[in-house]
Amino acid sequence: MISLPSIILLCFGMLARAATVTYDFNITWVTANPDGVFPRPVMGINGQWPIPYMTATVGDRIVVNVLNQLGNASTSLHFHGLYMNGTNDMDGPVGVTQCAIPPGSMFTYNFTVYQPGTYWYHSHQPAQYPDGLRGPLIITDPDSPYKGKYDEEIVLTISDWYHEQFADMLKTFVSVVNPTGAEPVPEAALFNDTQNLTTPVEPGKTYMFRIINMGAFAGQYFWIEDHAMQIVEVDGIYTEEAAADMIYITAAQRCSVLVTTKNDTTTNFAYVASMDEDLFDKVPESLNPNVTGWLVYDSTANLPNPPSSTPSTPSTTSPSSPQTESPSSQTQTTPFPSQSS
Ligand SMILES: [Cu+2]
Repeated sequence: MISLPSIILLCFGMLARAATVTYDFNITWVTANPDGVFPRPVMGINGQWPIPYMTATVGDRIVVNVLNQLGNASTSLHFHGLYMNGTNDMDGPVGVTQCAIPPGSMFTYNFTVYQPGTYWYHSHQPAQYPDGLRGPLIITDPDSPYKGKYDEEIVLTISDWYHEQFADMLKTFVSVVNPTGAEPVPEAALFNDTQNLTTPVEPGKTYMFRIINMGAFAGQYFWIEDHAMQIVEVDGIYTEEAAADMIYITAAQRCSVLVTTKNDTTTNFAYVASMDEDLFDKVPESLNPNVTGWLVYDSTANLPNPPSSTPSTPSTTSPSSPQTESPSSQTQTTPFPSQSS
């Protein structure tokens, strides 16, 4: 039985390490070209896109001072996956728990995080986050059951990407000309809001990939060529270790996996996300459903294209194996600066 003094000590320990993490976010339009096809307006923060990662430790208070300088759109922020017990008014859905933040106005979010794990934050003004106002929110845990079982963390976002702005797409999506409600089909897939991402790794180390699907619509198959994954967290909940060669991650889901690198550093390995085309009413012939990145063991070695077939072992988390028998092996030909994660 836990004695009262030890409960008080425990609480004091939590308080002692709790901090206040403050973010000042000035939301404006910026221009970006994540798939290398053409630049378009995206919603950035403090003049930047992709928008910043938010991080805090369990027990911390998060304060986000939002200034909406979009000029032509109201907005809000939602912190996806947090229960917001007792701070419902900080949850973000416009018209549900708060009024929209009109252009030129400020709003302060202020809440304490009690849940460790992988989350994300995004606009909760209708149909707005696919225009770019979406990013990782990582709550670290000094008492993680997987503490000591990995050397480094890597945050990897996966998303679909649209060339048209969502406010414009909404006019046909929700209208009489679309009686079946067919969702707009994305034009591309992205890793960390770019393509051809390179992730430097060292041999013989274990990395925890915090994978977030922050896309609008597309579920994604994800795998790393010739590397096994051990699932340890799903949607902010620790799991028992579960082996997977591939995972299926739907829009808004998160999954953390441990990956141990090889001891041999001569070859680099592709990792791939492949959009689930079964969700699309029409699959345009020009669509490349895949986005490729690389575990880079040797920055002077080449970046091999993934083979033209998916791994034969289906996901442990997917109810079905992918219908896409042959993800295209074509890579992005438009030059695009690669970015390390
Ligand atoms: Cu959400």
